[in-house]
Amino acid sequence: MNYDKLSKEVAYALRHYPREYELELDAQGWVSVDKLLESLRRSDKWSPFEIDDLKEMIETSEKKRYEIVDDKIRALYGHSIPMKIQKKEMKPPSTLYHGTSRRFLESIAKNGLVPKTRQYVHLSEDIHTAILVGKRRDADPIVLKINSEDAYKNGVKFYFAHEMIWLADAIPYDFISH
Ligand code: HQG
Repeated sequence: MNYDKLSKEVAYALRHYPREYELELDAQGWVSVDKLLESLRRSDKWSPFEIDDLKEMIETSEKKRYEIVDDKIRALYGHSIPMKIQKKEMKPPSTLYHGTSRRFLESIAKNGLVPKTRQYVHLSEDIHTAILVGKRRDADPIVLKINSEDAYKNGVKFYFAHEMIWLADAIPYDFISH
């Protein structure tokens, strides 16, 4: 099974278009694994398809995008659906990073970092991840350094996605350098 393709399809279902998959996410983004399996199996592409395929997809992925707990699964970040997924608000590490395209810099300097089509701004604990994120859009991306300690002290809210990825509401440019 092609786990990259499966992961993209699961992202559609759990981050962007749950209704197209006849799924309803709860407030933290969880759905029943059985319902997701049932929904994906409706497409010829993904049948036969078992929970072990989902587990294997999660375990072999370079990125920690999903988690399964008991009989439920959720995406840990990346949502774009209108209903805002509730994330755990937490004090962030003192510095975080955001990799992006150089062509966005002017607008970011003017407007700060904003979530765009997603629900939150995405940040990473390490520069390496930020470079990989930025490379999706620019061969020579720029890495912004976020003074999350000061931002947090000044009321910007941060949320935990997993050990390496943090989420935030909009971040004013005052707390950003590069
Ligand atoms: C930019 C993927 C102009 C922002 C990744 C980014 C990540 C602005 C783009 C995760 C701006 C939004 C999220 C402003 C922000 N003016 N541009 N004021 N503020 N931007 O994809 O952070 O593989 O929604 O810099 O690896 O790139 O799918 O966010 O370039 O972890 O699991 O607007 O998604 O993970 O782009 O990526 P995105 P992102 P997966």
